[in-house]
Amino acid sequence: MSNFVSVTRDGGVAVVSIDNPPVNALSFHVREPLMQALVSLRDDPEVAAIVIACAGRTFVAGADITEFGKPMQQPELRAIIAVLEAIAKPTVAAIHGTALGGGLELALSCHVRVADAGAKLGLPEVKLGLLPGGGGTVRLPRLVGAEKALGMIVSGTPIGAAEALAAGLVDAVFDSDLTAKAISFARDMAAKGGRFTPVRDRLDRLDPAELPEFDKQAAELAKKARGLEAPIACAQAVRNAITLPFDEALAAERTLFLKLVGGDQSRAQRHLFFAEREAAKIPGKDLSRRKIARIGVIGAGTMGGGIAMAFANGGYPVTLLETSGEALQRGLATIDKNYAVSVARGSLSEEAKRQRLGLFKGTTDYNDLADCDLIVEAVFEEMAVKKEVFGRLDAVARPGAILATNTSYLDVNEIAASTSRPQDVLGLHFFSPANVMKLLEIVRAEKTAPDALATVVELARRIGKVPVVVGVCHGFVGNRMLAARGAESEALLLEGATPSQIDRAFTDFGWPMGPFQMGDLAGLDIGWRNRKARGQTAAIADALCEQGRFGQKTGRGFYLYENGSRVPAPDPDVEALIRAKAAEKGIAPRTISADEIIERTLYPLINEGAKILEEKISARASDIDVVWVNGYGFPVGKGGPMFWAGLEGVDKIVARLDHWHEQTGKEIFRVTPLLRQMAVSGSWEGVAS
Ligand code: T1G
Repeated sequence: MSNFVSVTRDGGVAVVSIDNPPVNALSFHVREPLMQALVSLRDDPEVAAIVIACAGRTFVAGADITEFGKPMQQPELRAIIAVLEAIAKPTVAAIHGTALGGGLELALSCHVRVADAGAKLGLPEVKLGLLPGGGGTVRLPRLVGAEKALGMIVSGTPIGAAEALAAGLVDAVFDSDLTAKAISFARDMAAKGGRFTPVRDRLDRLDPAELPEFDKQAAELAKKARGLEAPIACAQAVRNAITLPFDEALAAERTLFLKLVGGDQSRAQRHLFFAEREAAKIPGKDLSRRKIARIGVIGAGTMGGGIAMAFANGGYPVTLLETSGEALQRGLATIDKNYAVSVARGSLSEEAKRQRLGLFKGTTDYNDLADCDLIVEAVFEEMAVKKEVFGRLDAVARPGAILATNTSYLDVNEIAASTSRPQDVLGLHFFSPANVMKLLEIVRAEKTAPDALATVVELARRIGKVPVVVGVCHGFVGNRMLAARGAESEALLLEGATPSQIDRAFTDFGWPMGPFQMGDLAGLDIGWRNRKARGQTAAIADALCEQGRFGQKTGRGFYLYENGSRVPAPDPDVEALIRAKAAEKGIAPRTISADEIIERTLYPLINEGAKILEEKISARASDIDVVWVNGYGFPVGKGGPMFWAGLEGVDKIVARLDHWHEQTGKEIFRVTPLLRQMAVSGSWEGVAS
């Protein structure tokens, strides 16, 4: 045998154990010995039954994603599955941890699946721009029915062991001694004898009469695909399981898989899978982690309350401080209401709501923060206010406590310098709503200690956030690049584009919404206040705000929102205002193409990203992609701005930026040296340190 696959015997039952840390991915060095073991046990007359189990923390969590895009070494997973499924002896998969993708498909080729009570089972390939390519789209419907299989495969969301048992995906769930019980299960099956029906021959859960309902569900899911090919292909493959004989459906699955795996969208989504994990890696050998048991949050407003919920949702007790009892009660009431909404929606149980609320302790006394290990302030975005808060924290926080600011823009070095412990100070830039949005920009100040940074990165992942370490500059990575993306918005309006046209160019690109719809949603008054604070103006947005048109919250912004509707309707008054402002500036309207809109918004976005890499505000181009996909809705099928630049062609981007720079003389179009260098080298890799 090999180090990765071993076989033990328990009487007539052979146990094949896979051991390929950290997640038992079905890499080539696992597949080869696994195939050998299965063929040998199949032909061994001493073997009455076979159990497939895994060492370590999980059953096989999938094919080895790093192998995609390269020639697949034999034996492929599909060949192993075919051999395993054809074995007449009872075969049992013993599932613990997360049986995902090719791992679950391996288990589906056994006669029986038994699971640990804490196990999760799923086919998440759609999140990689793929579909289950090991027969999952044809076998899963045979066990759980086509509609349940459709929901699981198109969402990619795993289900727990209890749900899997109820659905027919597993045959037994055990609280302990999984492998021993799997062996007994296999032994009993062998003793009983008879024919064991492979999943491929199970037809009792497939019902063509389900097709109309299935097609309705599939059509609903297709609406949410937003240009992604994989969800559509997943639905087609599952539909084939109902309408085609097994082998034809399997062949059709293979055809669909090959089309997806070679496409840009899957390359983009596989890039993001690894980019998210790379972003969480802090340079520095064996950094220690500080103990984090209790969290302090200062400010119970929208951001503070959301941040407090984010930690409570991750199981951490939270001390929430406000300046007055009344403000504190208001904040706690909002938190309670938010949880009540989740319970009403069915996404949270009453018990879980009670448990989470039990984690909160409110106070107006800074001394109550003395036992907190991490304290996050979410007070008014004003340097003087932040410094006052950090001064008080410096006085009460225990030695070694991490002091974090939630500032979106302010200089974290300056805040750190206002304390006696700059090594413990960093930024935790949450995105609103903080209990929902995945992205967490972790701002590394000049003096932030590496162990403090490593501690909060690990903590962020533990509470379900996607952490990205960024350096100190105005707006860090996301908001700084957002400013570059929006710099030409007004110019485009004044030159003849309408808000709808610009927003449509964005949604056609794959953004969830365009900049004007987004502004109306967030509230135009926020940008107005920021511009006034910085002595800046925006002719059209300022004029709208002066008329009290703040967006959805006032029923009017760039668009009209009649009778409280959230659907934006173009407003002739706004278009007249734009034309009047343009006329004042002597700008004659012209037709502006969608391409021009993309060039004057997304190309400056990429140029700013290149500047951020030059300044080492981001360590990797892929970190910038992680920020934009998880914080701003950049379409996952395009992999983030820096990955997409490669798809678009950096040379083309440079040429068009040069063109607009010559046309307008504007600084945002001046190509930064790194971007020009990329146009030659063609890759971002290995550029930043
Ligand atoms: N292939 C290669 N590496 C993987 C991997 C995989 N499938 N899954 C995880 N890793 C690496 C990961 O990059 C990281 O590496 C380390 O393992 C720990 O991962 C034919 C085509 C299982 C829930 O999509 O969801 O099967 O950073 O940090 O938070 O139909 O990993 O340490 O160097 O995520 O505890 C389908 C992907 C594949 C599951 C564990 N399977 N993995 O989460 O650890 S396609 C998936 C996960 C497929 C078949 C199709 C998670 C996890 P490093 P981690 P975690």
